[in-house]
Amino acid sequence: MRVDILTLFPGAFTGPLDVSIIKRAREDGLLDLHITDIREFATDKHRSVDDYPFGGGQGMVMRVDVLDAALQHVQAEAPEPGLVIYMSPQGERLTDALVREFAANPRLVIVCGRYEGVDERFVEHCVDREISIGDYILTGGELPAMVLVDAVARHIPGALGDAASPEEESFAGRLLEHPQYTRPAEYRGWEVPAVLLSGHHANIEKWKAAQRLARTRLRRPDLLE
Ligand code: 4GX
Repeated sequence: MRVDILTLFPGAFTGPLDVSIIKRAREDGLLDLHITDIREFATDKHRSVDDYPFGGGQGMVMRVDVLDAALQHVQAEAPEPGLVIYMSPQGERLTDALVREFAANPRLVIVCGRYEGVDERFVEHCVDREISIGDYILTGGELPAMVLVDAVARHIPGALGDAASPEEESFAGRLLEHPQYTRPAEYRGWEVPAVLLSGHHANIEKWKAAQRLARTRLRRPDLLE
């Protein structure tokens, strides 16, 4: 899967996507990530990417011409155009179902806005999906884009290695997970639930299922609807 990111801060993407599972997926050629600096597509002598909003108001708005030039450039870099996603608090809320839908795409282009957002004509004419990672305001779309890439990359076949499958985890089965423990069996008097040490597999599975249900009822009753 190819993922293009359009951003004014390409440096933000070194770090989180260079470790662990995402690092290995990139090394294995499962995730082909391309970061593009939007400012390279500015045309005036000051290389400006934003301007004052028509009709007044606070802050600056990213220019439609610069964004469109950057988008057209990256779309032409691969045989098929990618699905264009704009990260924004105005968007549809990101869910497990949406992550799986995006993961089924051969190519994504994620646009990161800064300032007060982008000229609405860019959203209207160039963006396929406007997506929010939650009801809070960040300083830019870079962290949301990384959240989306991380969540999507887990669903690329082979990305989690042979053993693990994203199908088995929370939200796919629509229940929260049971608590987990490892050695030592006792630490500062804090004990592991005895059933897990019993070796009685049927009882252990029954306990895990009961924990999943009780936890979901208590913490996320909305998931049981
Ligand atoms: N989930 N941000 C977008 C710029 C902006 C401002 C106003 C449109 C309108 C966010 C989120 C998020 C910060 C990304 C503001 N765009 N993105 N940016 N929550 O907070 O996705």
